[in-house]
Amino acid sequence: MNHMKLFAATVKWHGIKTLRKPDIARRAFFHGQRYVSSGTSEPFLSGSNSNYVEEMYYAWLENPQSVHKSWDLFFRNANAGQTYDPHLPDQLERKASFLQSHGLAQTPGKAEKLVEDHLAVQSLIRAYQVSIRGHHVAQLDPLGILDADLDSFVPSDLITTIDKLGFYGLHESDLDKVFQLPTTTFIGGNENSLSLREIIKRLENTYCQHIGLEFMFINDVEQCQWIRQKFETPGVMKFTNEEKRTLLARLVRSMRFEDFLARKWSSEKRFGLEGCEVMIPALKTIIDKSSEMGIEYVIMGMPHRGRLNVLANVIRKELEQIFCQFDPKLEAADEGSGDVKYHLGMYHERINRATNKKITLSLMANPSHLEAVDPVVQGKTKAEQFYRGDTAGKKVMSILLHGDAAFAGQGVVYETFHLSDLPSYTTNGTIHVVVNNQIGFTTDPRMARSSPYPTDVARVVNAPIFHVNADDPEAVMYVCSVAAEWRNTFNKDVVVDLVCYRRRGHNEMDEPMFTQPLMYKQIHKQVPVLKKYADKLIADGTVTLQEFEEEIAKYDRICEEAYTRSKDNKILHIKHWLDSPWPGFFNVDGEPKSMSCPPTGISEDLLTHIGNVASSVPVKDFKIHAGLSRILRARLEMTKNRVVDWALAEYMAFGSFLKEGIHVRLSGQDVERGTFSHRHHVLHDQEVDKRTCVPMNHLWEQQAPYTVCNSSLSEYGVLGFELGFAMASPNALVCWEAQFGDFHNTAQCIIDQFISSGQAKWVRHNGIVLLLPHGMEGMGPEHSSARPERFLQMSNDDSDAYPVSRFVKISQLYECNWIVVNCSTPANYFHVLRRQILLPFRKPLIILTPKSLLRHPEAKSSFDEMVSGTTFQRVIPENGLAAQAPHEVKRVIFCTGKVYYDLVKERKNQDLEKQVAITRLEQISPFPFDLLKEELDKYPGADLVWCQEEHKNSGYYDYVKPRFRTIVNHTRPIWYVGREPAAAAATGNKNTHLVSLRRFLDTAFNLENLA
Ligand SMILES: Cc1ncc(C[n+]2csc(CCOP(=O)(O)OP(=O)(O)O)c2C)c(N)n1
Ligand SMILES: [Mg+2]
Repeated sequence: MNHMKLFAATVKWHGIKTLRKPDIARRAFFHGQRYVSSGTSEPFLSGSNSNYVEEMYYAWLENPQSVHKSWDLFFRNANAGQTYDPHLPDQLERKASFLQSHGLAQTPGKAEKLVEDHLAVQSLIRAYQVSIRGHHVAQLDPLGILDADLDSFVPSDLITTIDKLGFYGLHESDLDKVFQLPTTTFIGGNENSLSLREIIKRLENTYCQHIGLEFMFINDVEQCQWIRQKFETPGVMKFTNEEKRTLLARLVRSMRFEDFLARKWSSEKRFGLEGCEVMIPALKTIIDKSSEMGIEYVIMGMPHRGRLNVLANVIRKELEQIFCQFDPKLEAADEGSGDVKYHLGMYHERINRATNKKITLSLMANPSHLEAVDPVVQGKTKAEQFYRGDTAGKKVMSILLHGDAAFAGQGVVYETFHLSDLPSYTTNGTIHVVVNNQIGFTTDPRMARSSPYPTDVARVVNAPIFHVNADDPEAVMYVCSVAAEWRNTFNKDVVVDLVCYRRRGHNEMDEPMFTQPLMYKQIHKQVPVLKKYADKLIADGTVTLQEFEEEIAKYDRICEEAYTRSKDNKILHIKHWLDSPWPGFFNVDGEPKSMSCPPTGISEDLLTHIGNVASSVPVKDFKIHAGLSRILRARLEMTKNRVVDWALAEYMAFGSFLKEGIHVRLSGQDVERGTFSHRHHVLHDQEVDKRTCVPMNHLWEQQAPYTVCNSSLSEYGVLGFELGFAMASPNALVCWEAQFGDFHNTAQCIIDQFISSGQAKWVRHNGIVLLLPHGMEGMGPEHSSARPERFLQMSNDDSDAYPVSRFVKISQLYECNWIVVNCSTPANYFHVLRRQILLPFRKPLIILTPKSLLRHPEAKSSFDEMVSGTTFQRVIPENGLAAQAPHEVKRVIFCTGKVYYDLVKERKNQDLEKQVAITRLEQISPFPFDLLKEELDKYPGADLVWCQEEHKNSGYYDYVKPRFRTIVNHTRPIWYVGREPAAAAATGNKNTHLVSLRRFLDTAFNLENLA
């Protein structure tokens, strides 16, 4: 009757809970993928069907294949020890003996009951296993006041009281009957059968204590079985004394670190971990276990909470480096504006003490924007795997930490999960750890999410979710170790949900009682996990009180000594907080090795070779579409004629890098073909399904690989991912292309928080290239503008300061936060891509790319503009008639991008080629002051006009205006010609579009009147 107490305890703990669906008629159902008989839920044991079962049983005895495989399995289990063997000479004899042994020979009614009861017990077992079952009643909340799944519902099919046995048609008298266990459970250990009482007890132990498992939605039997085995097998959660002592020591470090900070800097924001101190041993367990299984490099992303503790006790950053950051007088030694201490990253190579193997740990710097770092971590992890040839993720892995509110609320989490199984984006499994303190700032979970758990988002990718009560450190360690094994075995994501509490307010200055009075009353009473665990270990003799106190004293001493040393640090080197060092790229001081950029052209032979491959199908028996044949023929023709269009220029740039061993990666929506069907980097066999060919990978025997990959329909996630990929190495050209430029705004956080300001905050270079199709072509308010004004507004070059350096061309690039270009020729596009890698440092490059110009007959370049010795032109000056007699020029029109072609055409129409010069700005930012000054000086008597096709409050005008003024020292006006200001990026009316174009072209060439 002991077990009855257990039932009672469970009920008491949950309070009296009403069952929502008392459904006696629904006696037993088989839900699930494997054991369905014909439908998903068949009430096959309802009275009238029991004969059917019996009939089936006899049929099975004759021939197991004559019944559904679920029945086959069931009868095999029920008949365990007498498994069907087709080679047995006498089946009838066998049947008879089975019936005899079960006392059924003369009483078929008994057979029915036996089968029913076994089925009932199977259903009962499954009820505990299946999602939305056992974990519902697991005791997950250390505070004991909340339901981790926001629901006080106790599933009616769990045996929380004796009368619930009736749900299965079982009775108290059945408790001591022995039942055959199905192969879908491991609760028996070495035993095949157990009493019903023991079955329920073991299920309770596995599923209803401090661990709540969600995995039955995984549609892979092997994986489900694996999890069941890990958690159901009796005695799995046994730890050696040594392991318990290590765990205690780690908890000491975690807790005392927080205490130390609280003592020394009580009024500073630290975003402490108190209430989830177990996170430190949890991470260490994951890392130890992963290292044991061969992982050499772990890349981590995490929010504010507990970050300093992770740096100190997981990454093992020197404590004085952390402590000195609390000193307000600390001066920054590096360029850039830096960041607060709980955002900085870290990279550390060390020996893992548990395994004695080398391990590299990297914690990525991140902005305050929660979860934004997730895809960045994944991209960096993918890149590290790629460069090591670690295609299966056996050496490099990522760990992502999340807060409960952010994990549920931030869409980028979903976007990141959806990358997890895509061939060009998978990192072969990420371990997610949620610090589920059941609060987000001041908001209760009920107001913060609509799903039962904060982790439900992970279900979309079939990731198992292990909820665990964070006040049970051993349960946490076990779960983490299984999570690491899961990742190593199946190379799929897994989530560990640490259900904990937040001892203080959101930060240490916040008063949580304003908003969560009852919760915090309980929290104030809550005994810290360290004390609870130490008491337990002292009580069972694993450690003595003295040993425990010594451990504390030892760590406190370490902190004190580091604190003393930290006072000597007067200067903060943000460089020491770099998460992704690039060994050998910079000199020892972290400076570029040179301050020059070689010419970006390549040899004619190379151009011809790449052109030829780009026009070919370099594999045999591969049938491409007739339309594509035409495109390839046109490419060949261009190559013969020594010209390139946009697509071919891009091919030339990418191909040239591959020869030099530079990896090129192009990712984004539909990039393989190209949104505008111009690129065709992946050829598809028209006759063999999924057979493809990437000619770019057939350029040379020895070449760097080219990756071109259509991404999921995400911008935030995918751009973050590519940014992370670009972080891993400076020797790769990593490009992300937006479908249309305006879609970049759903990735705004990555652009603002990382790309624009990443170097200033974290002294970290990044050479990512953004390709943003842009142009006002009458396609409506969307699809028209990549919003260049936003990028320009965030450019850090000073509008009022004329740069004076002799090396302005390169120093401007070095000092800027990013480069914004709008190339008007394919050759210049080729050069700017080439320059990106030939520069001795890395800067993000934003390229406004064309749409209609992709096919514009004039938008072609000759090989002459790309051969060795040629280079990127920041400005393309007027070089026609006007340039030959500059003093006669009445007007200089400055412009950028596609409008140039409209202007040239109009000028020709109006026969104004001598009077009007048109100069193109190809690199808009950093602003080519020097070259434009030459142009302005060349035409002293001319009006100066800035012409753009974008509306006045968008485009480039607000950026270029003050800079032009700086060049002329405010002595000459710069006139604006273009569309009126507007709220939408473009009109939805084609006619209005054309009329406004006509209007501004007329104004541009009306030499009489500008005012
Ligand atoms: C994208 C974003 N929105 C809002 C915030 C402001 N903010 C900082 S912490 C926080 C609550 C986070 O709650 P949770 O994810 O549960 O983490 P916890 O602080 O509880 O550890 C909020 C709303 C933010 N940092 N990032
Ligand atoms: Mg929280």
